[in-house]
Amino acid sequence: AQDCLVSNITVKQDFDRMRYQGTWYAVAKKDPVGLFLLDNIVASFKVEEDGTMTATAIGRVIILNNWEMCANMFGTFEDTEDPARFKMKYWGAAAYLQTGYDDHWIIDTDYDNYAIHYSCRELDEDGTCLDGYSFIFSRHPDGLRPEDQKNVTEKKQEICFLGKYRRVSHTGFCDAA
Ligand code: AZE
Repeated sequence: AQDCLVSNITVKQDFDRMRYQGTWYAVAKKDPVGLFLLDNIVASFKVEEDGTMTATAIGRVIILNNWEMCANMFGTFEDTEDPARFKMKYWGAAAYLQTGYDDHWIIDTDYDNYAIHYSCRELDEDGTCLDGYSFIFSRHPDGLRPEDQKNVTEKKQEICFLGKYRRVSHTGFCDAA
């Protein structure tokens, strides 16, 4: 959507949650307003016996008075009429972490290498996104394959977040947690 209208953003066709299961490493993210996962972000997706997609995620955060820790997070994905558009309910293992209920869309994935997630939390009155976040995930801890980068850049542009991403470093900070 070159017009940046959230209603014109396209998502992965026929998203297959079974093939999406397993570990994904965040390689880049666009932050929303407020507290967010900082780095060392690893997510693991699963399809439960009743068909519901769920995920766990870990990442470094700084909360309250500059307290640095690894946040253990959980998410459940509510289905909509489009298989790639979910509502994500999420919460932390500890009560002082964040809870939320966000639109959560899978913009694109090849299931084996890369994925692009998008969430618009607040629509502007003109239909563009006023506050949102996005993750670029890779199956590979060391980043995207060179052959996937062009496509990922195109998708960043389509969701109008191009130039707003920061690299997500993996230093091992949350590996023991
Ligand atoms: C996501 C992968 C799927 C599961 C979940 C994810 C998002 C988690 C957050 C967590 C924020 C925590 C904060 C704590 C202080 C999309 C990475 C749950 C947004 C800010």
